[in-house]
Amino acid sequence: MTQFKHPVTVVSSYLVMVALVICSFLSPKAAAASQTPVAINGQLMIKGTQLVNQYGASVQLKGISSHGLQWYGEFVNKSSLRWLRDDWGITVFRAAMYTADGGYIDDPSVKNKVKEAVEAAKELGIYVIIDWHILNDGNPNQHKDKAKQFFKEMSRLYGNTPNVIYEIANEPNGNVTWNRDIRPYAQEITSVIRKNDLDNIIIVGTSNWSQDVDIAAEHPLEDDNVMYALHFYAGTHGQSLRDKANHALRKGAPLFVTEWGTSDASGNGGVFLEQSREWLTFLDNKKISWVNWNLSDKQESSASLKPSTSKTGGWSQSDLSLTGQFIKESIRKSTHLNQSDSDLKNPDQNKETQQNSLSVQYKAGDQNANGNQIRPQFNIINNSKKTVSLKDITVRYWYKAKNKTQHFDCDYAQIGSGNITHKFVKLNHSLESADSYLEISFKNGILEPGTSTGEIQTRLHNEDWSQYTQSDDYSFSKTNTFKETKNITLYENGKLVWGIEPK
Ligand code: IDC
Repeated sequence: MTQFKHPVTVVSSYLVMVALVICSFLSPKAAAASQTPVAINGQLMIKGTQLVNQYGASVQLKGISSHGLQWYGEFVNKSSLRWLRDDWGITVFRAAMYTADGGYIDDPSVKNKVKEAVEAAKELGIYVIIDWHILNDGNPNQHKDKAKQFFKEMSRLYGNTPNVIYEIANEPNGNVTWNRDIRPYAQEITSVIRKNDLDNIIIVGTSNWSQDVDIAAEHPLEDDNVMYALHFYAGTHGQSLRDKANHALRKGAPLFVTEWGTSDASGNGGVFLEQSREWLTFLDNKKISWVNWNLSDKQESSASLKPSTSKTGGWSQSDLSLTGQFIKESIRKSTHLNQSDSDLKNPDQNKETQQNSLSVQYKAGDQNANGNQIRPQFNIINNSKKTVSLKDITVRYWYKAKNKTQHFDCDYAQIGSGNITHKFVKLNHSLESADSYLEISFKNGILEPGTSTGEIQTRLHNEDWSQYTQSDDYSFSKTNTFKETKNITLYENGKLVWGIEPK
């Protein structure tokens, strides 16, 4: 095999390259500018206990909650949410609409803030939780009729909007039990929502201020896309609550931490950063999505902003409280930003000849077989139980280059396009369906068990921009959603581990 001339200028300085790679991992701006969290992940759903995206790959959302909208609604607007997306890297925002304490029951107009938050989230491509924030009114049945009306309206408005997640009872508490009070309430509200919205996620609070997820797990709801709220405050709750969470997960209950604080349960005290780290490690390990309490400038340790800061974003480091700095950092440093991971529990993947190890999903960026560009998109999945180093991996896309000099671009990669390298290789003996292949490799990074690279969008063209005829190219197909294909081959340390080479 002879190698083609390498047409793309390689960034010569190693340092520049390292910087680019790091940037593409860390800079939420870069991610936001290219593709939003919702553009990438689309319709969410549940698989097993895991929240997954439109391709069935697991997602872990991270973000922040408003304070009570009736008090601190001013901090909720498109400009502040844009800042949170681009500077903090949030993928989800929670609009906490208190029902009591001057909230919706007293003043239904606070609903307009919820709508504003949803509209902003739609435009910004982030997920948004509509939170029916019961608290002092600890029995959700107390305002059940109002809740039904409210969620009927919300689901009518947003039933076709993949951004929306419904949280139908923040924290049931007091003399309420799951079986007698909360579960029947949740069944009624869920059936109201499902009349207008077949698939968006519904999150149900659990008894004891959304801590009794283990009890809910014993009698789960029947809806396929329901999750259970787990709330904690780092200064108050620790291992025994994590034990309850583990119990619930073992029982098969999907969990979403729609609220947690760095403070104690009063919203003040601390801050308890060590304990917060312990919790976040736990959540990362389980890929549980989380939302921190709270976005406000209230004089309390759980608030992210110092008093009298801007209400529209643009916050400098010194505008952020200790909590704010910690939360921003925790979200930003997360390599889970917009990242989608393959679901460990997908039983359908490469059962037969190739053992559950690595696989390739493919999508045609352009479904036309004739054109002057080829746009293959890849997603590499690690279904094995071991961590795979991306440096050891290569992927081959087989096609006909007809002796023309080839050019390559990586338009976007969730793991950073600076991390992608390539070469073109011409086959010694042309086949009917391929005379060459594009080989993709990686500079660094790892794929943990059950994770994937996320999308890698590439583009090829002939140096003279002449047309390709791809209809019988070995690796080409017109598929417009990510699907596994054996016509794209994958190698680990040079050994074929996925796919079938053309003959
Ligand atoms: C707290 C606010 C605080 C407010 C209080 C009562 O931080 O400023 O005075 O509510 O409205 C929850 C609740 C959440 C609480 C938070 C901290 O969902 O509304 O916010 N908390 O006490 N559950 C556990 C803790």
